[in-house]
Amino acid sequence: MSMAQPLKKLVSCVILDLDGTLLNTDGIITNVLKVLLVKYGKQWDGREAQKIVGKTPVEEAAAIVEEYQLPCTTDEFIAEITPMFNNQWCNIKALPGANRLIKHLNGHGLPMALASNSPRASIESKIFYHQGWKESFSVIIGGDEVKMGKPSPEIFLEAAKRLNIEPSSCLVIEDSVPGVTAGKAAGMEVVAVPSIPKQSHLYTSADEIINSLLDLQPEKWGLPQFQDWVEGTLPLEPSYIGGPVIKGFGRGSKVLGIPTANVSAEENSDFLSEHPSGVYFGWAGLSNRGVYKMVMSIGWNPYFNNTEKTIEPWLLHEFHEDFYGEELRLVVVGYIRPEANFPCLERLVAKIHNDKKVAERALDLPLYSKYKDDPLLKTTL
Ligand code: ADP
Ligand code: RBF
Ligand code: MG
Repeated sequence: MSMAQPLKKLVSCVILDLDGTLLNTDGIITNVLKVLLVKYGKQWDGREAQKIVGKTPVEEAAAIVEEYQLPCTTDEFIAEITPMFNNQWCNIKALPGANRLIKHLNGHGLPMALASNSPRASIESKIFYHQGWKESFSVIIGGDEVKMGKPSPEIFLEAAKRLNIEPSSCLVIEDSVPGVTAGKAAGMEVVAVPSIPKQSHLYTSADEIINSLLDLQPEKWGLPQFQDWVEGTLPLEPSYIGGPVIKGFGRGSKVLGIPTANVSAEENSDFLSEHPSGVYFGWAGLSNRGVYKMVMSIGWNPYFNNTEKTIEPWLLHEFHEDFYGEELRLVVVGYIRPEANFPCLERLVAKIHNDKKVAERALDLPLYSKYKDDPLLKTTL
């Protein structure tokens, strides 16, 4: 993290979007829609994701009523779905890096605003469950407090005005295309953190596209640098995952010469939705064989252009056989880098071997080694 970074335009405040940027709202929206669509005899198929990201609630509802040809008006749909959402606010998790970013900027006394297309009351309900968030923002604006929501620049211009800072000195962080459009139209610097994968071509107007908040480098805009990276790794709250090892494509072992054990993406969909694609590391407990250092890829493996997000841990130990069907437990304790597309196999292989080195070294630090004895890694057969 000590490499000199190309400096972008200097800013003096940050304006954040809420849904999809700080909060993992997607899973909740999906679950509520699934339940409601079943009631109408329809099946959720994910096609609305593209259509609703960054819209106002009314636009969102209208898009779904139309897309699924529901026998109700947009207003009736809203009346039905609103209480279902209201019951879910407490279940919305912060996206990885959100708490870290808010604490960091607020700790340095940087003026911050929250500007979301959702109504002010919903914003308040959602952030209520996240300690320290409300107090960190000197300005909070909802979509119902301006004439036009994003992609109109109005909400961001109003935020700048209330912060008493020139629009050109504001950095907007946004996950949606309408949000990025709004930020650029407001004359602001914009970092895009797309919440839908493989869509970076739609974000070309952004000043930078990052994979997740974990990859944000505030120093590029003259803001204080994060100080929490340790020997090329970013410590994370530990998260757990497990299941039997399932047979993969064999590409890793055959093409890369690097075996990766696959666990079911379906059965671990919550874990997958909570982790942006990237390279992580931690400890792996395998049946009653033992606990091993582990470096893992989470994502779409752009080199192979997968259509499904996968979880592929490489156990840093020499095994002389496959262990399909055996129970694998993982604790993920840190992050190394975003997933990348490589121009050739050699570069990909070299990078993965470097990830291994970084993980092996880091896992000896007390900060990470303490998780080795976690009882959750040991399976009782
Ligand atoms: P790919 O490497 O493309 O994922 P497979 O999933 O078919 O290919 O093969 C990987 C298999 O190799 C795992 O399922 C596991 O049983 C075995 N294996 C052997 N050594 C290791 C290791 N060090 N880490 C992970 N899996 C390993
Ligand atoms: N594949 C990619 O296309 N991009 C990556 O950045 C990437 N990083 C990886 C990091 C690690 C630690 C491991 C084990 C694999 C990585 N892969 C990556 C390869 C990918 O996960 C998978 O093994 C192959 O696609 C074979 O199925
Ligand atoms: Mg595999």
